[in-house]
Amino acid sequence: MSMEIGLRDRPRLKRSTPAPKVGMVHLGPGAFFRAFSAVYTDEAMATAGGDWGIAAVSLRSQTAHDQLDPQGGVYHSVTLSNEGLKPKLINAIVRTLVAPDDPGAVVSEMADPTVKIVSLTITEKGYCHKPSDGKLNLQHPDIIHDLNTLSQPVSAIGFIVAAFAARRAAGDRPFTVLSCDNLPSNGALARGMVLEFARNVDEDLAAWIEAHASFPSSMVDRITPATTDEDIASLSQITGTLDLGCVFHERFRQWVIEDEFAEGRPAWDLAGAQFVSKVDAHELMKLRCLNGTHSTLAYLGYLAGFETIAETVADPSFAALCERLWKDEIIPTVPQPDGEDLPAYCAELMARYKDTSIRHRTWQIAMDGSQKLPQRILGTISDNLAVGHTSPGLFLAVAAWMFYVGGVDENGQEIDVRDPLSEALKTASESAKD
Ligand code: CS2
Repeated sequence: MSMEIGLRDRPRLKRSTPAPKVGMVHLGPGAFFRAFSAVYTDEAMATAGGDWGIAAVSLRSQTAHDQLDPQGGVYHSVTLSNEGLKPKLINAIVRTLVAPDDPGAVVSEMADPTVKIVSLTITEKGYCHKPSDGKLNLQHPDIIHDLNTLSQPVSAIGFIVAAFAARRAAGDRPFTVLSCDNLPSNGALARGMVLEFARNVDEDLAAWIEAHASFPSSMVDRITPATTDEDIASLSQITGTLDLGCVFHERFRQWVIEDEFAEGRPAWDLAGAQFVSKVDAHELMKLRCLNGTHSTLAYLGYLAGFETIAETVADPSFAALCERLWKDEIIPTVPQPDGEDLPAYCAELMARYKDTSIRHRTWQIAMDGSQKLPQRILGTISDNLAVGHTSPGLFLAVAAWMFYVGGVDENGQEIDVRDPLSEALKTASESAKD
C-alpha cells in the first residue's frame, strides 16, 4: 500500500479498553460488516451490555487479520458527509482468525457453546448455490472438498455444518445462523444450503439441525465504498494514529431482522434495528429499488466513463433513467412493506446516490454481476412479463452487463471484469460476435 510520507511513522491504533467476551462468530469481516453489524453490536453492548464480542473469521484472505490484529481488533467506523468525517471507535471485534491458516481452530471457535450466533457477510457467491434453481452446487470445488474433508473445511457452509456436528456430538445446542448478505430470503437460503450439505454428510445431523437451529433472514443496507489510502490518510490527520482497519460509509443505515434467535441476541433494536416476523417485503424493496438501480448505474455509468455512482447520477439523463426505472418498472412489482412508502424510499435513494462525499466506484458495484443480477433485475423483469408489461430500462441494464462482461469498452480498453463466471461470460460474448 503506498502511503503518504510520514503516515507509516504514526503510532498504530491500539485497543485501550478491555475486550468484551465472545458471543458471536462472524464469517467475512470485510468493510461492509465492519461498517454495519459490528457497529450495531458495539452500540447494543454500550447501551445494554451483554457478552456479544465477535470472533471475526476470514475465509480466504489475510487482509482483515493484518489490518485488525495489530490493533487488538479495534478500528474506526467513519461516517462520510459533506460536513466532513465523523469517526467512531468500534470495540466489538475481539479477535480475528484466518480460516486457511487453521480451519480446525475456526471450527472449535464456532463449536464453543458460548457462541450463540454465527453471522455471515460472505457475498452472493459464498453460499455455493446455483442462482438458477437455488440448490446447493454439488459440483462446486469447495463443496466437493468439504464433503470429502469436513474436519478442514474451506466453505462457509462446510464450517457451519462441521461446527454443528461438533456441538451435537458434545450434547450442546446449535447456534443461530444470521445471514447479512444481499440475497432474497437469505436466512432460508443459508438454511437450505446447510441442510442439503448436512444430508450428504449424515441424515441424523441434518434432522437435528432442522429441528433445533434457526436461520432468521435479514435485510441490510448501508453504502460502504472500499477504503482507499486517501481515506486512511485523512482519518489519521484527525486521530493522530494509523488505523489500517478503518471503514468509511454513509450516515444512512437500515437493518430489518426476523426475530428468531433461539439462544438470544444483542439488543440491536436499541441501536435502531427493526425486528419483524417476515422480512421478505423489505428485502424485495431493497434488492429491486436500491441494488437493481445500483447495478444498472454501475454498468451503464462505467461504460459511459463515470468513476462513481455520484458522478453517474449527476448526469441528468442517468438520473432520469433511474427515476423512470423506479416509477415504471420496479415499484409496480414491489409490495409496500409495513412502515415504508415506496416513492419516498426511492426519493431518499436518489439523495443517497447524489451524495458526493461517497465515492462508490461503478467498477466495485459491477463485480460479480452473474451472482447479483437474478435477484436485483431478472426477477423484476419476469414479474413484469407475467402481467404483460415490458421493462425497456431493465433490458438496457442487462444489455450493458452483457457488453461489460465482454471485457472491452467502446474505446477498445480492457475492462477488469471480476466475476466467478468471467471466463465463461467472455467466451459467450466472443461467440455471440461471430
Ligand atoms: C452494491 C451494494 O456493491 C454492490 O453491489 O449495490 O453493496 C450496496 O452498496 C449495498 O447493498 C447498500 O446497502
